[in-house]
Amino acid sequence: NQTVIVDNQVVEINGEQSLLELIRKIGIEIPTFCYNSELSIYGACRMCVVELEGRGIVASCSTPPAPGMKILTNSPRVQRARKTVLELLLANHDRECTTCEKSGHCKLQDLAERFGVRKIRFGERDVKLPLDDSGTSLVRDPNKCILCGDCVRMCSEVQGIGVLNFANRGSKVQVTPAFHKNLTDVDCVNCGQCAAICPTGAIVVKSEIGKAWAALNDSGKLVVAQVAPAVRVALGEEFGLPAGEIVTGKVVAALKRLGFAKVFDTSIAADLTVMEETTEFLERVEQGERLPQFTSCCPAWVKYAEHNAPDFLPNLSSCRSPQQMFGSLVKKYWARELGKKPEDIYVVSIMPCTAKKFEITRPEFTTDGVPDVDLVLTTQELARMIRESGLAFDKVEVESFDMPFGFTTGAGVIFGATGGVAEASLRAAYEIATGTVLEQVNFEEVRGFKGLKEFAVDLNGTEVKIAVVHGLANAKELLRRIQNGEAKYHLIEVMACPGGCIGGAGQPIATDQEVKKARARSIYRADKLSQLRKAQDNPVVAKFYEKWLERPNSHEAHESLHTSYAT
Ligand code: HC0
Ligand code: SF4
Repeated sequence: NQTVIVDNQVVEINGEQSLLELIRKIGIEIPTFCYNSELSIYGACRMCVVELEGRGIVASCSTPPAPGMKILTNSPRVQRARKTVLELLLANHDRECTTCEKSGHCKLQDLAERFGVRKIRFGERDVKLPLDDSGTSLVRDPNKCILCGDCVRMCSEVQGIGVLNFANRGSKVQVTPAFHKNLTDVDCVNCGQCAAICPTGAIVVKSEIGKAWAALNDSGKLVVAQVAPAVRVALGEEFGLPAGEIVTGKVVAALKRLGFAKVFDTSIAADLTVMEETTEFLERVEQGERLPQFTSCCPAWVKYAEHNAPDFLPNLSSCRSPQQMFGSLVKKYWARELGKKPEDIYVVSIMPCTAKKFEITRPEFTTDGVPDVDLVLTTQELARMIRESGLAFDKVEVESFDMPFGFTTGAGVIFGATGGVAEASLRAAYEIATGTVLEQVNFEEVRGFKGLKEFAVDLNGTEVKIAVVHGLANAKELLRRIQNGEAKYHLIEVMACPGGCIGGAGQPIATDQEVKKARARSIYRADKLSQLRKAQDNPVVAKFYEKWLERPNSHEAHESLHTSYAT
C-alpha cells in the first residue's frame, strides 16, 4: 500500500505532490521561505529540509513522496542544516530588526527565534545597497532580501507583470527591477502582492502613519475617515480575533477614539458607483458600443490596462472608484453644505489596498490644487495606530457610521470580494432593464475563488454575458482570448488581487488561502444581514441625486464622479 514513514509514524500518500505537503498533513510545521501553495515550486531556500533514509538531506518541497520512504523531520542532521541556513541568511542580512517595518511579522525573525539561533558564526555583510523609496505605495530594501524569489514569482505568475527578477551572479545576486531601475520606472502597478508575500522586510508597504497623526493634531482641519468594505472583515485578525470576524462597529469606534471627527463608509460610494456604472453599462448595451465594459474601481487594474492594454481603454467604465467618488462627495458638495473650504477637510481612507495610495496621487483626482482624498492608510497601518494609542481593540464598544455617508446596502459591501462589483451591478441592471423587482439577489456563479467565473443573464430579451477575474495574470489571459475572438462578454469585473480587496496587500498578512476565504464568507454574511441589498434602494444615495447630481450619468455626475484614462 501507498505509505511512507514519518518519524516512526505511518502516513498514507493521498495525492500529495511533495513530502512537505504530506508532512504538514499530519500536523508537523515544516519551516519554509520560498514555498507558497499558490506559487510554483522553487526549492531554493533549503529551510524545508528533511532526512530521507538512503538519500540524506533533501528539500521536502521538491521531493515527491514514494511508497516505503523513511523520513526524519527533526533529526540532529536536520536541526543542524536548518540552523546553518538561518545563520547564513542572517549573516547576509541587515540586522536592524528592532526598527524594521516588518518587525513582529517577519518570517526570518520568527524562524530564527523558533530554532533558537542566538549567535551567527559568520561575519556581517559590509555592503549597503540603495533603498527604493521612489513610489507611493512600497519601499524596497535589498539589504533585507533573502533571495527566496517569492516576489519574483508572485509578480510574474499571479500578476502576469514580471517586473521583478534576479540579476547578477554568485555572491552578488540580487532581486531587482530590470537594469536596477526603481519600481516607479517600470510597469509596476502598485498591487503590493510582492510585499504581501515577502517573508522579510525587503519589500514593505510604505507607512504614512506620521501624516495621519499630524492631521489629527492639526486643529485647523476637520479630519474624516472613510472605511473600505474589506477592512471590516480583516482588522480583527491583528488583535487576535478569528479570521473574517466582522468588526465594522469596532473599526468606527476605534477611529473615533483616535480623533477622527467623522467616520464614514466607502460602501455608500460603492452604491453610488453601482448607479453610475450600471447606467453607463445599459446605455452601452443598448447602443452596442464599447463592449465589453470593464470595471474601473481597482487602481492596479486601471494602471495595468494603461500600460499593457491601451486598445481596451475605451472599454473601461469611466466611473471613478468608490474611494474617489467619496472624495468628490465630501470635497465638492458636503464641504459647501458645511460652509467649509475643501482644503479645510482632510479625508483619510482606510483601505485594504496599496494601489489606493497611488490612486489618490493621480493628477485628475486633485481639484484646484486640493486632493479629493488626502491620505490612504492600509488596514495594517490602522492596526498599528490603534496599538500605538494603547487602545484595547477587544474592549472598544461598537459605534455606527456617521451621516450623511454612513448608510449602505449589501451591494456596496460585497464590492470587497471578487465578483462583488459584478453582482451588485447585476442586481441593479436587472431591475432597471426589466422594470421588475429582482426577488433572488444572490448570484452565486460570480462568487468564489475560481480564477475566471462566467455567468449569463437575460436582460429584457438580450443575453448579457459576464466574466469575473482576479489576479492580473487571469485578466491578461482573458484579454488575450477576447483579442483572438475566442471569448465574448458584455461586462467584465477585474480585481488585481487574488480574492479581490479582501486579499489586498494592505490587509493583515495572510499566506493561508483559508483566511481569505473566511473574509469573503463574512463579506457575504454582512450583505445577507443588511436591511437593504440593492444599491438602487439606498435612500441616502437617492438624496445625493436629488440634492446634487440630478440623475445617474448627468453632466454634474460626469464632472465629479467620472474620469478618463491616459495611454
Ligand atoms: Fe476595495 Fe473599492 S471594493 S476597490 O477592494 O470598487 O481597496 O474594500 O474600497 O474604491 O468600495 C479596496 C475594498 C474599496 C473602492 C469600494 C471598489
Ligand atoms: Fe509586481 Fe505588484 Fe510588486 Fe509591482 S507591486 S512589483 S506589480 S507584484
